[in-house]
Order: sequence, then C-alpha cells, then structure tokens
Amino acid sequence: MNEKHYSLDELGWKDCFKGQLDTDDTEMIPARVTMTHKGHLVVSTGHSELLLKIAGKGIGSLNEQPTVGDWLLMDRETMVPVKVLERTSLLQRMAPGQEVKLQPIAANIDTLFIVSSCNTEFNLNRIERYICLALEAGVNFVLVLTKEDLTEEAQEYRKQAEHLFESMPIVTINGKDPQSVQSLQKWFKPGETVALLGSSGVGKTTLLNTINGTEKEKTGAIRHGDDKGRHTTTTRSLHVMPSGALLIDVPGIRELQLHDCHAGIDRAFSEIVEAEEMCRFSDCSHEREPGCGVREALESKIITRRRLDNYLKLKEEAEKNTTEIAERAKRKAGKKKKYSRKWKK
Ligand SMILES: Nc1nc2c(ncn2[C@@H]2O[C@H](COP(=O)(O)OP(=O)(O)OP(=O)(O)O)[C@@H](O)[C@H]2O)c(=O)[nH]1
Ligand SMILES: [Mg+2]
Ligand SMILES: [Zn+2]
Repeated sequence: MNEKHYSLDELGWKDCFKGQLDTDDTEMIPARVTMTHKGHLVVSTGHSELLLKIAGKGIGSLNEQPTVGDWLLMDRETMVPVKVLERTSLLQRMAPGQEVKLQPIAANIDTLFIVSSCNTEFNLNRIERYICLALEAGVNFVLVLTKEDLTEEAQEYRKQAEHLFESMPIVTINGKDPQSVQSLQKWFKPGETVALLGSSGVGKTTLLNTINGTEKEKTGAIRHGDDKGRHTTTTRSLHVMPSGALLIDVPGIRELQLHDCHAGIDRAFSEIVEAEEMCRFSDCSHEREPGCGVREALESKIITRRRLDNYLKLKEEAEKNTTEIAERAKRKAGKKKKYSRKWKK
C-alpha cells in the first residue's frame, strides 16, 4: 500500500460491513487486510498499517483464517484482531501440496479479472475453472486477454473464448500500454474491489503497474519456448488505484483445484446440465444406456465433447475435494489459529 492516508470508504468499507458491528463494538476499529505473505498479514486502518504474525500461541483468536481483502475488527486498545467480518464474497481453492485443506485466495471481491494471455498459456479448460469459481462466489467476472501486441491472432483467441459463457465480457489488451488498459476502466469504481487471477507470467502485476502508473511492483519475463512464468509475485496484496478502485494482485496460480463448486459448475455448463436432464435414467453414465440425452446432444452438436469432458472432470474433482475437506474438518473440529501482533509503523 502507499504511504497516503485513506478513509475506510476508500479502502472499500461498505454498509454491509458496518451493519455487522454491535453497539458494544465501539471499542473496535475496522482494518482491511492489504497483504498476506508466509505467516504474516498486513492490515490497514486507513491511517496506519499493522503487521500481524500468525503464531502458534499468539494473542487473540479469529473465527476464520483471514486473507487479502478481508475486514477485521481490531481491539482499539491492544490492536489485536478479534473478528473477521462476514464476507460479501470469498474466492478459495484447494491448497496445493499434499495436505488436504482449503486456501482462501481473496475476500470481499466485486469483480474478478480472469487473466490469460494470447499465447500457449491460453487454455479453455483452465478458463472454465475460473468461471466456475467466480460463479460459485457470486462475483462479476471479466476475461482479460493480455499480450495482444505480441500476436496477429488476438481476435482468434477472443473468438474461442466467446463460447465459454454468454454474458462474460472479454477484453484483449496490451497490459504494458496505458492507452490499451483504459478499456478496463468501467470496472474500476471507487471503493470497489477487483482481483487479478491467472497463471504465472500472464501479466497480472504488469497490469497493476500500468493502471497504477508506477513500476512499483516486480514483474518477471516468461520463459522462451513454453511461455511459462517464473512465479515472480509471492505475496497477495491490495492496492488503491488512482480511480479509487482497489486492485488485488496474487501470485500466479499453478493449479486451480475446485472445492464445493457444484452450483458454479452447473451454471458454467448449463447446456450440459440441460442435456443430462433429458437422460431417461437419473444415474445415467452417458455411455450405453438407452434414452441418453447427453449422447443425443453430442450427436446433434448441441454440446461439445471437450466441454462435456471438462464438466465431468470438474464435477468429480469438486465432489472428491468436498468430501476430503469435510472429513478433515471433522477431525480438526475445535482447533483455532492464534495471532500475535507487532507494529509495522
Ligand atoms: N508485450 C507484452 N508483454 C507483457 C504484457 N503483459 C505482461 N507482459 C510481460 O510478461 C511478463 C510477465 O509479466 P508479470 O506481470 O510479471 O506476470 P504475472 O502474471 O504478474 O506473473 P506472476 O507474478 O509470476 O504470477 C513480463 O515480462 C511483462 O513485461 C502484455 O500485454 N504485452
Ligand atoms: Mg505478478
Ligand atoms: Zn445420459
């Protein structure tokens, strides 16, 4: 965050958060999580920033694991966080690695920018994952295709993506060009929070810098040959833009594994759900059963094999992850993380 002072409204404070304060919460001050990094959080009250360390036996205990964009209530005297306010939205995924757990990505988001590039990183199945995530979380979403300046085929990429979700706006840009990123301005309303999500190297931080008119945040060249990024950004951070909107940049996502996303998946693949509803048997495997609506829809080209396969894959994955998380929650019931605090400035 910058050194400037902000009002709570400028940090994205809304009536729905205010409405959560009890009359005896007058000793509390709200603060927004502006950065998370390896066991640390930075929160801002608008006037000061505070570094919070997530510690095993720290002071204070929170009802939720906070993430960037969250609003916390802080004890005015001790500046210990006492509560994570109920979120308007939460983007979360299965944490990468062996351990079965959820990882909150960002909270209180109004619009998600799904960032992808006009190169070999572009992948319809992957974009569909982000669409499911956004639909499940109930946030607006926009597909932002970067690096249009490096190809003659930007319009081809756009055309392919147009079939993914009818009402999804698609913007092709050169993220390094201030003129080009102007086309995103309509989503930058004062106090509204926009999150940038996508693979490493697609240009999330570049976009942030261009919109901000600075080179403040570090960016990194992608690899020649396979267009893969080098995981340059390692923190999740929230920035106040010149327009008054708040922009969240996060590290590139290697694998967006979905959890408990059934409603989102069904909405993202509504033509497949409709075809399934035509199957004679409710547990139809769409392989050999008579009266299969899905096979019929495939034959008459109402649905595509790629979409069907991705839908079935995502459904199975969400089912498996939801079950595993529920089992783990049962085992871990009762345990809470502790927080200690230290003034940053
Ligand atoms: N020509 C061109 N280069 C771009 C564009 N967007 C990003 N780049 C370049 O792509 C590389 C990666 O950009 P970053 O902004 O670091 O990508 P990122 O998505 O933040 O990557 P991680 O932090 O690793 O997740 C940098 O060399 C940028 O200069 C674009 O629209 N056009
Ligand atoms: Mg980055
Ligand atoms: Zn069937």
